[in-house]
Amino acid sequence: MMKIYDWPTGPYPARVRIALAEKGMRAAVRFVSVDLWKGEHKKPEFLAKNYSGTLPVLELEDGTFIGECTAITEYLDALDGAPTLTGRTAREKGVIHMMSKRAELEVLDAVSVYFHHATPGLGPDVELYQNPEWGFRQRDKALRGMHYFNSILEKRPFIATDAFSMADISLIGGLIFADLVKLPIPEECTALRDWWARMQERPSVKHRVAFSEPALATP
Ligand code: GTS
Repeated sequence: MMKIYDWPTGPYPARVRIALAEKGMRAAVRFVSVDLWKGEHKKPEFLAKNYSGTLPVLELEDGTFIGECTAITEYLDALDGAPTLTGRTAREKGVIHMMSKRAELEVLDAVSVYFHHATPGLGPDVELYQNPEWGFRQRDKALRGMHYFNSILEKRPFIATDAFSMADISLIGGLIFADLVKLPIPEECTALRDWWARMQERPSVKHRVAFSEPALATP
């Protein structure tokens, strides 16, 4: 059975949990918790699995480790020969990858930097270097990113194409993180707020944390 190393409530882990649920594959993996708050992701044992020291990581049955949410999602989406999340045509693949990366750069990663640099983050034992000014700049970048995605959602129902995709999942990760750090979507971003309300009703998003319960994780 494949394993996912993650932290159940983490925004990046959420992306892979959502992808698994959307693909109907959650019973195909076993979740292994790595305690971020204790810094377990920076210990040599975990760094051997993922050089970057971040969650989530997928371990295949042959022992291959795949880090990075985008790479994990692409792997899972290719497994069943029906790539519903990462695009079927060359055009879809290109556009979805671009918009997913943009959701990371402009919102999710920016909120993450804000959390690690301008708030207590994971605490003094884990946050060995903090630069609050950089953190606040990234917070402002995330707010600009929200306005950008609002303008996209004024024109179409989903981030990249007319269908739900990995790009939506990446922005969902960003808004989960924004909720955690109490960075609200600006009032005037009504299209983004409506989309976020719709996304939170998707079962894959709503029940993402419960996936780690053993009863749900085993077939
Ligand atoms: N680019 C990576 C990816 O897409 O997988 C980033 C992963 C990432 O930052 N994961 C967070 C992490 O490990 C997990 S969580 O904060 O969302 O729970 N953070 C810990 C750290 O020390 O950076």
